Amino acid sequence: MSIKVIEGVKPCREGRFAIVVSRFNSFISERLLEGALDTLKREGETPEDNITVVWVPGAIEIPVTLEHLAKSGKYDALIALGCVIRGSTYHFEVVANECAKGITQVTLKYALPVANGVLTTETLEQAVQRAGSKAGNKGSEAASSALEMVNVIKAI
Ligand code: INI
Repeated sequence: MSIKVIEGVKPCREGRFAIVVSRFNSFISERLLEGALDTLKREGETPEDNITVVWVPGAIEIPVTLEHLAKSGKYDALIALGCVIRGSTYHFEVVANECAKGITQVTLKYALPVANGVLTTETLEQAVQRAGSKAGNKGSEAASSALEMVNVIKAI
């Protein structure tokens, strides 16, 4: 008797990925995209031809875009990137919550990994820290999770 352990590895040369990235706070989301692309290519050894990038206006538009990409059946994993920074109004809560809820809905509806790299921060400084400085790059982390999940699901 032995335990069967399934654990994803990172190289994913055959994986097909789509990244949805929102333009709102684009100086942050551009850094997240750089991190994600770098990780897919370096850790995943994924060829550029297997990567599609879709730009959308804001985080609210991310879930519907993910839905269409998932429905197309062309991708093994999706990556959502964006940046929601708390302002002085309730709009922040709506955008952040609806985006996160939509991402989870797509992943469960299609049994497809959707990595959530949408920052929700109190301040611009916190966002900068998570987009390639002190607190790493959340776009890179999302891509890393997508790579691993494609391999885990394949192994299952
Ligand atoms: N979109 C974001 O991606 N980040 C934000 O911080 C943000 N705020 O704060 O308003 C934001 N709003 C726009 C929203 O995502 C939609 O694009 C817009 O409401 C049009 O549907």
